[in-house]
Amino acid sequence: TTVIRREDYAAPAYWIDSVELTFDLDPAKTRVLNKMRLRRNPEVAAQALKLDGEELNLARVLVNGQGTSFKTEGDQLVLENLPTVTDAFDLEIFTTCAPEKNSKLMGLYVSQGTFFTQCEAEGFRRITYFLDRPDVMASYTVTLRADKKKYPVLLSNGNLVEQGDLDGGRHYAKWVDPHKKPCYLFALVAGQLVAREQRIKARNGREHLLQVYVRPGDLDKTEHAMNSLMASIAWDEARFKLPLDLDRFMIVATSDFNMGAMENKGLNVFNTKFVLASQATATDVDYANIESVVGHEYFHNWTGNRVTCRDWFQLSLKEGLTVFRDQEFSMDLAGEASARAVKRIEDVRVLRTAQFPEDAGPMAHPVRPDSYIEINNFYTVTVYEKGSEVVRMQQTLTSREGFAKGMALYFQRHDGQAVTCDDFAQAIADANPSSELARLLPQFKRWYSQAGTPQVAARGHYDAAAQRYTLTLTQSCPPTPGQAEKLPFVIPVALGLLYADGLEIPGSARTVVLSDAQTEVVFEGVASEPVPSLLRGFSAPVVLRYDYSDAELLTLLAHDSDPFNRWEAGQRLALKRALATIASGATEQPLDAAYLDAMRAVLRHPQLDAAFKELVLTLPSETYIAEQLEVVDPQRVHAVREAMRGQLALELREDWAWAYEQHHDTGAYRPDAVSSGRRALAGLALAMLCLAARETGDVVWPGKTYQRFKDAGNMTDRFNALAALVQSGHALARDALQRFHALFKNEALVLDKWFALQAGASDRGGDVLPAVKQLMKHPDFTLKNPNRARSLIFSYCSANPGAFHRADAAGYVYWSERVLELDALNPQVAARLARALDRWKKLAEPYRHAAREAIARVAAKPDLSNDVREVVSRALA
Ligand code: BAL
Ligand code: ZN
Repeated sequence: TTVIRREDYAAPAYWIDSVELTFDLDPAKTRVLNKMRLRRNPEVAAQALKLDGEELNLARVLVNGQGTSFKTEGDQLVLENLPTVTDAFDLEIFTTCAPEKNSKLMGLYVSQGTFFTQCEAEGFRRITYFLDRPDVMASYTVTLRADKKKYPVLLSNGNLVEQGDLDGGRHYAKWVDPHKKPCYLFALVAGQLVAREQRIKARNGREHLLQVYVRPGDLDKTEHAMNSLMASIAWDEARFKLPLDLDRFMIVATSDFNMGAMENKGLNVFNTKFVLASQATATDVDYANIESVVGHEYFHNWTGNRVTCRDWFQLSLKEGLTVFRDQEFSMDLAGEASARAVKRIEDVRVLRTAQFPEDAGPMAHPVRPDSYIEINNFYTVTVYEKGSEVVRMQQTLTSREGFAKGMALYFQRHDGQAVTCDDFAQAIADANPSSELARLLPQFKRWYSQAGTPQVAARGHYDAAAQRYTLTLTQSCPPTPGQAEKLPFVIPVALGLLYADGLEIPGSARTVVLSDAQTEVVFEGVASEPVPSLLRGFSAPVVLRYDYSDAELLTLLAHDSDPFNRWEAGQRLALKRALATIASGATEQPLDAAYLDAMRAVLRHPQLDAAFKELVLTLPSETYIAEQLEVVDPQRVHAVREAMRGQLALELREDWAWAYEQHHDTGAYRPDAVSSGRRALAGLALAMLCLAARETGDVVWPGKTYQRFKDAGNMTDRFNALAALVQSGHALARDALQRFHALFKNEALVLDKWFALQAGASDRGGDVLPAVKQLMKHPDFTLKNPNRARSLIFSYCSANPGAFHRADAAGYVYWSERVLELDALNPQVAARLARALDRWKKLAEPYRHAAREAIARVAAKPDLSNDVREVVSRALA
């Protein structure tokens, strides 16, 4: 195994100016003719040309039309006797590959009889020999030839310039991409597909054809994706003045896909999960995800495609920035401040439950990593979500308008180039010379180079005589693998002060930029001891420590003008109780009257939005609670959280009934923020009422829930009712699950939900693992489809800690078997599953020992992929 290091970056010895690819598509043996025009890079010493290739059969190599000597070194094709002058030369390479045997879903593969490609990060080398690196940008002309009946639709990047029939029932299509691009943005699709089409006219008058391609039969599920695409185009023009630069923009859906979607130039390939939606089959969460992923891939057209990454260490240059852009897009579409806050809370919840653990575990890496073995392992929540927070802080430190100016300068400087994270931050700073970002830029960039989640400890001191309040902020950052010591970060801390009665102290709101290890903020004219509202809107990706009393938290929950911190106060109240109960060794009655009354007040509040209430009334997850502990007994965490849920259900049951009655009718289905918020709260209410019924023996609410399940007019309500029955372990769940399967047996994405719900069910006496094992034998289960594997196996191993961490270690044994099984098929997916035990060192015995053994068993397998080997060896290090 080779470690790739950022410091070893060297410019390529050759440039590839243009590529002409001709494909004769055949599932068993596809022929690829690759004609390139190359020239030596005059800035680099003359050397051999080394082209990347993987699992290719090489048939012919010609230089300027002549046969030439070549050799192979590992996976590389090496050409030594090339023209020494720097004039351009032609290189022609003919290879074949076997798409139907490609279970890795990288390169060219077949899904349900249709050809697809996935090239990011290093899949193009599985299609032809090439300089498979993002800083080599070429012009592409692509000719596809295939059987016309089986593959009537032939797509590639750019514009269709020619098409026609060939002998033997075959046909062809020729595509020319007007933009230069790195090979990771190449794509082709060939198969039986139909498209929803839309013609639009941009602000500048340019006309564009938008297409969403799906399998025949799915066309009625493409309206939301098309609407999301049009909204994305309009948003990028309005917010960043970035227009669509193509005549034709295509999205194609496939059910076999490793990732969520891929931003290939002009030809986005999507996981069906992020395209297909109808009210009968998709939930509100699905609708919101489609909007954000369609936006994300579209926004890549500028941030990623027009300006791309110099090398893969710079991945966050495009991913962190594009996540930031899709988050802003969803927030702007959500509308009002309260709906924006709901989106912000959801994003922060993801960051804290997934990225913070990553940053504290064996795979911790900076937003711009320094080394990797397998780049696929670095498409992480750190590069994406923390990367987005790093961009967000740059906006905070320059203002919204200042940041937009910075973006404009970034494109002015770097359009058409492959650049670095440094180039990005420099452009934002240079466009805002008097900003805090410009003043502190070198230090700010530690966010790119230092891993780990910084901690900010706050202490307040009130001097009643002087009417002065002094807030002391101290930062530190724990060590991470390879980085024992950390230097101070630049941390924008948005804050304000409230009086105990909830009134905000006029003039107290500000953003303090913490750049030293410690800083003091002094507030004068403070009439009585204030309550600090700190890190408003989650202004930096840090852990904020402040020893809040219950009274202070109750003030913030009831009165803070910052909705994020209102929610956060509720989470802190719940967390305090969870941690105290876990520490006490007891399980009964973790919640007291003060907490329950506060939650009742939120639930019954006349002004708060339903979506916000649902977030406040949802307890911190088991994963988030576990992260607060030095040593984790997952069964205790599970038992205490379940006890809290049970108590919240029982003690507020009349309020839940009221909430359900008030919110369950949302009229004709629309996936907007207001009605989806109402459905979410009604769904939580049903879940709580079914849970309470376990204790009281009530049969009315489970009955109503079952009825709701049967009558629901949309998937959100139907699924919430089903989940309420399953999660409460009610006897009606069995029948409901059967009916659900019968209703949706032909809807793959709905079956994924059906598997995931059962694998994620609340564990009662170890009953989930046997159910999961049984479901592996279900005729609808297959390990080969990543969505299905994720729905069953990941839902159990990665998202259901109370069921996965078993004292008998059976969960870990199951995990190790699945990692090995998946690794033989699809290493990228296997390596994701391997991450389920990242945090094993935090576990209490007997879990810790058993987890280590399971990881060691995986590591002992001799022919592991680089993907899985990197994950398990880091876990054991
Ligand atoms: N570039 C990989 C998929 C995505 O982040 O859009
Ligand atoms: Zn992306």
